[in-house]
Amino acid sequence: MSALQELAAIAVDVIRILGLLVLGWFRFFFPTRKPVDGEIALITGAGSGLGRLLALELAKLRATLVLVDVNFEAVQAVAAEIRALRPDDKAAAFAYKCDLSSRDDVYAMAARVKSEVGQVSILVNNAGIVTGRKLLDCPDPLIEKTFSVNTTAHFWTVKAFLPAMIESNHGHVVTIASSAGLIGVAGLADYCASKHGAVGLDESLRYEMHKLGKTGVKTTVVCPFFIDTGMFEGVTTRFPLILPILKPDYAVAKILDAILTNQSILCMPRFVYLMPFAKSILPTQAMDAVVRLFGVSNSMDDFHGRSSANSTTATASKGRTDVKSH
Ligand SMILES: *[C@@H]1O[C@H](CO)[C@@H](O)[C@H](O)[C@H]1NC(C)=O
Ligand SMILES: *[C@@H]1O[C@H](CO)[C@@H](O)[C@H](O)[C@H]1NC(C)=O
Ligand SMILES: *[C@H]1O[C@H](CO)[C@@H](O)[C@H](O)[C@H]1NC(C)=O
Repeated sequence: MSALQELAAIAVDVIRILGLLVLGWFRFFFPTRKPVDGEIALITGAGSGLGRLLALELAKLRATLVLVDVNFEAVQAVAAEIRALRPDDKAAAFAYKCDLSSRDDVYAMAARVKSEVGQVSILVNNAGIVTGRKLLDCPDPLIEKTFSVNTTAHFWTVKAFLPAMIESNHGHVVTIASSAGLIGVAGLADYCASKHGAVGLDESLRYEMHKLGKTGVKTTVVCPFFIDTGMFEGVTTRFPLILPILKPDYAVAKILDAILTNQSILCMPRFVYLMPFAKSILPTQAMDAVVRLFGVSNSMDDFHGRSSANSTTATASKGRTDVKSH
């Protein structure tokens, strides 16, 4: 390629970037929402918290729900709630028990879903667990569990359901990560590392879909600050006005909207969008001082998670105790 052709190619790319910039802003101010009726939406950790709320919202929009959780009674109850919402539709919701920390379990569940329900077109990787212990206090098996539920499980579900989405050039992979996927937090090393992994997976997946030309396969990564679902019972925030503990209903409404508008990245509250920017532009000591000012490093000091009596029932997916994503 001659230097002139190279220059022309670069100019075309730059013009495309400017065009997409304008288009992106236009869509930001005038969003349109896609219909999801008839889509098959699979949600991991759907038995409680955010997963359950999101399932109910998607059900109201007449998507078919596949509810997955290690706690089978919990997803059965959510499926019953959905059938009550849509009494005319017997195939509105399906419940599956699955230990997301087990790869075999995930693939077995995926095979059953494909034959019993159909091809999943909206995959919401939501399950997660939290230990809330300092790096050196965290037992090895718990660290492995964190990664297997919070990060590697996303690979198994994506590998199971993405091929059909690619084939039809239609689908959506939603990753419920965390603001802890963008910035480290004292006392949350395992959690932060696993969420950074989930964020990296989402971003790479998005670029892969672009490269394959599969623009119909959308990705959304959700990075919330703490959500008041019980998983992080006891956490505190110093400036509740700009960095509030989010209400689950609010968080779910935002997540639903992000899915329906094909939004790639959702941070909430909005302040979280500034974190990666601040981190890359501020000198490290200044950034450390900002983190201290916002009390992020102390936010886990009073963490006690969900009341521990329930913790035996749900160690592998988002469940009822200290086991859940936000
Ligand atoms: C979102 O993406 C889907 C393809 O998956 C497309 O059909 C739809 O028009 C898009 N909607 C918006 C609002 O961008
Ligand atoms: C377990 O959780 C459920 C609701 O999630 C609650 O009603 C129940 O009281 C809890 N059990 C214990 C022993 O804490
Ligand atoms: C992953 O699981 C671990 C379990 O210890 C938990 O601490 C962490 O919060 C989870 N992360 C995500 C992404 O849910």
